[in-house]
Parts: sequence; structure tokens; C-alpha cells
Amino acid sequence: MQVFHNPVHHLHQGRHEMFRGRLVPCHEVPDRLDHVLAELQRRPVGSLHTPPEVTIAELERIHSRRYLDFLAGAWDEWVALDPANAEIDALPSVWPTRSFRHDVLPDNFAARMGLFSFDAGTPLTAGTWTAARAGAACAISAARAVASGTAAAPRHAFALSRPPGHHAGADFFGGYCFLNNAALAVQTLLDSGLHRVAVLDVDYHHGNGTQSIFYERSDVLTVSLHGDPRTEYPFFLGYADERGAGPGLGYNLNFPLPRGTAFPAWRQVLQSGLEAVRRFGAQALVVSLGVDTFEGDPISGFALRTADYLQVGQAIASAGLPTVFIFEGGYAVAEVGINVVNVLQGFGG
Ligand code: Q9C
Ligand code: ZN
Repeated sequence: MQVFHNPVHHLHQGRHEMFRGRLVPCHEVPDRLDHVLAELQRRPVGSLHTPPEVTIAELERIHSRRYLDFLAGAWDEWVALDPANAEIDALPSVWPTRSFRHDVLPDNFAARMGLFSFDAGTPLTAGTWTAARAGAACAISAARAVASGTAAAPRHAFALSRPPGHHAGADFFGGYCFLNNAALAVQTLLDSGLHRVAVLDVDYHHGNGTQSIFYERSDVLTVSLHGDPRTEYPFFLGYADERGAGPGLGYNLNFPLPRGTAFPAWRQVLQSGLEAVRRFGAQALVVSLGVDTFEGDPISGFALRTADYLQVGQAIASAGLPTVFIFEGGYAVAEVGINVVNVLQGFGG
């Protein structure tokens, strides 16, 4: 399997996220990816590549122009407000909730931060735009490699993207995500001639961004296993009755699971998800690979163990599909590398 690595990911380095009225150190740190890379050096699953840069046109296949323009200029705007801001992360603090307008684009920077986001846990920093584009480039290149694969050449790839992507929507950031890497991979596969692509999101948190991007489409089945949003972030999406809308009705499947869910129960639900992927007739699979389902994860509530991830990879391989893995969450920094590489190794057999 080819691995696409983002060598400038560390340029996105948030200092703080808002938690219970305090600014606390970020969980989504560059060390996470470095641990995966180190583990891949110990246990290689394939060749390592650095992808070419993405174009704005490629990102516009998923994200709105005005959102991309905002992200591109946000850091300079932030520092222009006050040169001292160069040492501080930009975080939103005001949002257009129910009854507010979403069609206006205020000049005020804080207002636009709120318009294009949904939480105060996702700091925008000096290198965020550069890192996020390079992370998206990994996903797009991984999808291209899979699309052009043959039975002889491997039809599997891993995008070591950072920052993660599955919470980002067409025009909003949040949940540590700015560009939806998985959605970009899906669209790349479709643009290369496939007609039906499935997303399997195994991150602990519901992939609200991916769901919303494909909610009204029947060419993409989105399946997500996650902590029940009644108690778990992102709280306002990810319920089982969200089945898609319009032409997309029936093409979205959510499996909310209670806090404390351990591997035997989780694996059964994974099988149901894979069965839906098979019924859909998917020609390729994009896996949002978060390992925050790990028992030691500091912000999550499932109880998967390190050895279980080998079986996760095996189960996904049993779908027999060309597969693009995209790195998402996982915050037990010391174990994130071994857990991710276990999935890839289990997948490889
Ligand atoms: N203090 C991903 O796994 N914050 N994003 C939860 C923790 C948001 C997770 C509160 C978690 C977002 C990609
Ligand atoms: Zn997560």
C-alpha cells in the first residue's frame, strides 16, 4: 500500500482549545502524526510518498469558494487586527444560531470566524492553511493511486493527513478539522470514473462534515460508527434516524453506540456497516480511520485495545474493495502509531 505523507503538517500547531470556560492544551498535536510515521518506519506497510500540492479548483469540488477564500486569508486578517495576535491562536467566539442570517458575510473578522465554524476547540494558526492543504493533497493523491491501481498494483493507500478532516463541512471548520480529506478522496474516486463510493467512518466521533457533504447524494454511501451524540461530541448530528434526504435518502447510515462500548459489540456493528457497503454495491471504500476508539483515549469513551485494531483491518479487508484510508482522530499520543499501523497491517493480511 502506498502511504502519502504531509511533511508540513507540523505548521498547524494549535496551542489551546476552549474547554469548560478555560483554554486547555490542544489534544490534536503534531506528535500524533510523528508517532504514526515512526511506527511505519518500524513496521513498513508500503512506500512513502509526498504528494504534489492541491489546486483551489480541486478543493472547490467539496468546499465553497467563500470558505476557501476565508481560510486562505484568515491568519493575515487576524494578525492585521493586532500584531500581538501573531503569538496567539485565532478561535471563534460568536456564531449565527437559529433565527440569524447565514447569507450575510460581515466585514468583522470574529463574525466570519463564527460563520465558518461550529466550535471553539479548533484553533486557526499561522500554518493552518498550508498544513490543511498539504493534508488534503495526501487524501487526493491516495485516492488517485487507488483509482489507477490494478489487481497487480495495489489498490490500497493510506493518507497520513493532518489536521484531520471528517468534522469539516463544505463551508465550516470544527472538531480540529478544516478541509474534509475523506470527502476529497471520495470525489477524486468519482471523478476518475467510479459511480458508487462508500465512506466507512470508524473514528469515535460522528463524521458530521462528511455526512452533511453527501447527505443528498445517492452516489456516496456514508456509514459511521460512533459515540452516541446524546452524550458525545458533536452532539447535534449522528443519530440513527438520519438516513439521507432527497435523492440521498437511504444513503446515510449512523450507528450510535453507548460510552463504554468494547470490541466484541463494536465489531458486530462494524459487520453491519460493511454489509451495508456490500449491498450498496460500492466500487471503492474510503475509511475515515480515527483510533480514538482506543481504551486509553483521553477524550473518548470506547474500550478497543491495541490488538483489536489488527482485526479491524482484517474485517475491512474482507469487503474486498479498493480502499483509501484517511487518518482522522486518536489522542492517546503514545499508542496512536501502533494502533493505526495495526489496522493497516491487519488489512494487508
Ligand atoms: N475537551 C476528531 O477526532 N472536543 N475530532 C471534545 C474535549 C472535540 C474530535 C472535547 C473533539 C473533536 C477528528
Ligand atoms: Zn474523533
